[in-house]
Amino acid sequence: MGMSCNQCQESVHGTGCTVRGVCGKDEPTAQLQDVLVYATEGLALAAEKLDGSVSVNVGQLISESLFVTVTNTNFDEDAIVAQIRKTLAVRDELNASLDQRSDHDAAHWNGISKADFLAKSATVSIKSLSENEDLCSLKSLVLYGLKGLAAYTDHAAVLGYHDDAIYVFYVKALAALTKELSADELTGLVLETGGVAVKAMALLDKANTTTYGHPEITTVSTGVGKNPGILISGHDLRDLEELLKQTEGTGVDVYTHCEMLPAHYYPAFKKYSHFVGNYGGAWWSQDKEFDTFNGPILMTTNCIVPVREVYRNRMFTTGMAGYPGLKHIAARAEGKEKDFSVLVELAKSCPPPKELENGKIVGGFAHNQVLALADKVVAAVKSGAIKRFVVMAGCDGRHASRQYYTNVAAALPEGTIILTAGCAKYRYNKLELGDIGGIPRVLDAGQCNDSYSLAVIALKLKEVFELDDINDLPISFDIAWYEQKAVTVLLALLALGVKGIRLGPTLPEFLTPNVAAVLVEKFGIKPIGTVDADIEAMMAGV
Ligand code: SF4
Ligand code: SF3
Repeated sequence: MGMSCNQCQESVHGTGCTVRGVCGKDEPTAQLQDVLVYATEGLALAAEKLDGSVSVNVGQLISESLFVTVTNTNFDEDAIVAQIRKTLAVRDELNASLDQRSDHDAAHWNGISKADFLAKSATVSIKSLSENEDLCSLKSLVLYGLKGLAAYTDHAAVLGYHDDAIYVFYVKALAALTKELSADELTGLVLETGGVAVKAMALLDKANTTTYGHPEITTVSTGVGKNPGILISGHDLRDLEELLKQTEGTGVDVYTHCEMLPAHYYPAFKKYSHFVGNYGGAWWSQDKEFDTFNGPILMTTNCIVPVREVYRNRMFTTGMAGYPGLKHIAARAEGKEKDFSVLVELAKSCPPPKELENGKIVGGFAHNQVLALADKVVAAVKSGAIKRFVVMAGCDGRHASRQYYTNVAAALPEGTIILTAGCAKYRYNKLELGDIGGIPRVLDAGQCNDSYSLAVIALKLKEVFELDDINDLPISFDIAWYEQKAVTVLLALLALGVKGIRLGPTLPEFLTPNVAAVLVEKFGIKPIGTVDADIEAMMAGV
């Protein structure tokens, strides 16, 4: 049967991962994820027959099921099987209320075993979306965009924020993946996915800033203290909030890892004196950093890398994250917090973290903070002190080719400001790049979840400079991608009319030459080149 996955940047080039994922995903896990996507399409087909509305329950279930299949989120076969069964059950409830049965293949999957699900996977893998490779490529682009969209929407839902229009779009788009559509229809769906992605990111921005306040300029320590600590990684701010409350006064400190770093920028978390700093770098170096951290680690979302024995007993997952053999902190009971006491008790018996570095990172430049500095920024642009903004947001990854981003950041001329969000920043956020009249040359807006901030900043600058077209701003986009949330951000930028984006370190493998050609022709997307040539071109506005 084999596996077939090509959804991330580290996919084995030319074929996708067919034996075992570079991410560590094995064949059965990949197959069950395909089955979960297929079952979710079946749920969408049932929901499509309703009166055009989609309940919050169905919308949230779709968010969760797609989020489970995002790269590096969930490797736990049993958890994926449970999610498939839950999806089939809700689909059946919908079909029962309509008094009709879907003719989707998954209609007959009730009560079947895990082995049977695995057997079904051969007919439902991504390659089965269409026999025509260009149509399959376009459907893949929609599906991967939906996966990232689902992650953002789920984060908003965790804070109580929903948008019916997103849920209605899930149903339309997932149902469309099961149908024969033309290239034009699918291209339209790709663009619509980008438009809905903008909505989802705006919703998440509202959820985060309403709940935790607007991020502010903040200096975060990268050193360690003398207390034992808990390390929290992933992107879920509510998990962090509850962990901070439950560790207060216990003598256990809390540290962020990777994409949780921007949590330090929120006013709501600054009041906790035991929220002491950030430990380590981007997700892919966790197998070393989790070892030296010495204390419990909580993984709230992606990105998990294969877990080493040396820290297996002190690593936990929660939410949509999962890994076989790790303890999973259960979802919130109605009106209650998650219970992190097992981590707190374990931490008390652990030595403090081993120091890896002892510096600082400055961040907190989300849209509200940057707009508060707007006068200063605009004056610097008008005086010529700031010549160009370069958006270098997105993901980091393992490959040595990503050194390109460090080299670009280091070599950009002094009059440039780097706008960033996502874990891509770890390629350059510890470099000493100085400031321009007090404005740091790297402005970190936050997580990949906060990429919306960069769009708000660009749109505000367009308004201030009275331009008709966002592409007339002195901004270049040099984006790094790895997983499907970055696909979603890319589609959102296209929906906002941004042209000429550089994308690297390689273009997505799931784009066929014909589909890539459409993106090049319509939007001027281009692969990264050499550091010097790209900087020269970007400074010339190309
Ligand atoms: Fe390969 Fe990426 Fe799929 Fe993992 S998520 S199996 S690395 S393509
Ligand atoms: Fe990073 Fe996984 Fe994409 Fe959130 S943590 S940006 S890769």
